[in-house]
Amino acid sequence: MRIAVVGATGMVGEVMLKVLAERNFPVTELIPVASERSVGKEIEFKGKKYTVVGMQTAVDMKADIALFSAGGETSLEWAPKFAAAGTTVIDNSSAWRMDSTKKLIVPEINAGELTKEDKIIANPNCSTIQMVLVLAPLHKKYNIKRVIVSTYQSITGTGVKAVQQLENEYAGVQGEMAYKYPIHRNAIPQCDSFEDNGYTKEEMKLVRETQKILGDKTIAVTATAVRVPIVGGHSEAVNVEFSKDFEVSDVQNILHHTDGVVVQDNNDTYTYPMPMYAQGKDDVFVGRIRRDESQPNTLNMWIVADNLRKGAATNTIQIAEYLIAAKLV
Ligand code: A2P
Ligand code: 11C
Repeated sequence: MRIAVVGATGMVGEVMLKVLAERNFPVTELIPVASERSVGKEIEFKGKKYTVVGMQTAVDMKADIALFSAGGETSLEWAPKFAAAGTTVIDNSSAWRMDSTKKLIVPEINAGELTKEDKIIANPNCSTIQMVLVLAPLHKKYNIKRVIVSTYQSITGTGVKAVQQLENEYAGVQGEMAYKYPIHRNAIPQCDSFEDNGYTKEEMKLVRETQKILGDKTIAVTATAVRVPIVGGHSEAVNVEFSKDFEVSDVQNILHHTDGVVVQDNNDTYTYPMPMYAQGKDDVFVGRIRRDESQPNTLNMWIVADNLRKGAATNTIQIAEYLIAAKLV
């Protein structure tokens, strides 16, 4: 496969290159792509050096698959051009996710929806992916009525500038601010910008993307998304109300047998997921699984994943792997 990585110099792009190499993805030619600022720079992939090219050059190279992580604007402008050139685009930005003509895919849940006609495929938001991977098998068995989620999100979700801000704050030096406020010793209850309804875009992604991926608009979701000074991954406190009752041990058992999910849940040994241990892993970790005693048929869980891996690069590459296995490219 001839693979273009669009945004190869960015935070997610770099992880994409790492994950492609680790998974031994069948790359016959790698085309690293970034903005004009980076054209001519060299990046390394599997011990070989590759020169970064610009967008139009990459379109003209007609790769089989382009993995995009270069922001929504870039994607809106360029993904259709790649698609018109015959390249299948898997896009990690928010640009196409809620477009009714585009599929929003978490491979373990709904890759079966994909066909050869899907030339631009959307990768969900990181905080959505880790939550729906856990919710999907529970929805099938118990039918979800409502989800209340509070997130504790890694600064890596904001990109290189945020990591630099935290490092500057640790070192006590002045520098460019990725956030309106200091993030060291802080928790900022705003991820992304605000919508007219008073929620942030990040919060509304959790609502809309969950309904689209699970194919059920009746699932009520409400979210509070918070940025915390953490680098390893996003954590989520998730409260789920089902139509049907459950046994906690059955829930643990179902999740134990769910692809891509690892249960870490033992209070006796202080075993529960934490971003420190999720970092660099491709799985979604779930623990603190317990009944919400305040109302019937309701469960509490704590879900953690590396937002740059399963939340972004790994999920994108798993979609590409599915396309190849199903002979859709
Ligand atoms: P560049 O490094 O040349 O700016 P991050 O999210 O970590 O900031 O990374 C964003 C990625 O998207 C980078 O690889 C960046 O390239 C790329 N990018 C940003 N704007 C454009 C653009 N207009 N065209 C192509 N690539 C872009
Ligand atoms: C964050 N979820 O952690 C964001 C980053 O819609 O793809 C990715 C934004 C997106 O801030």
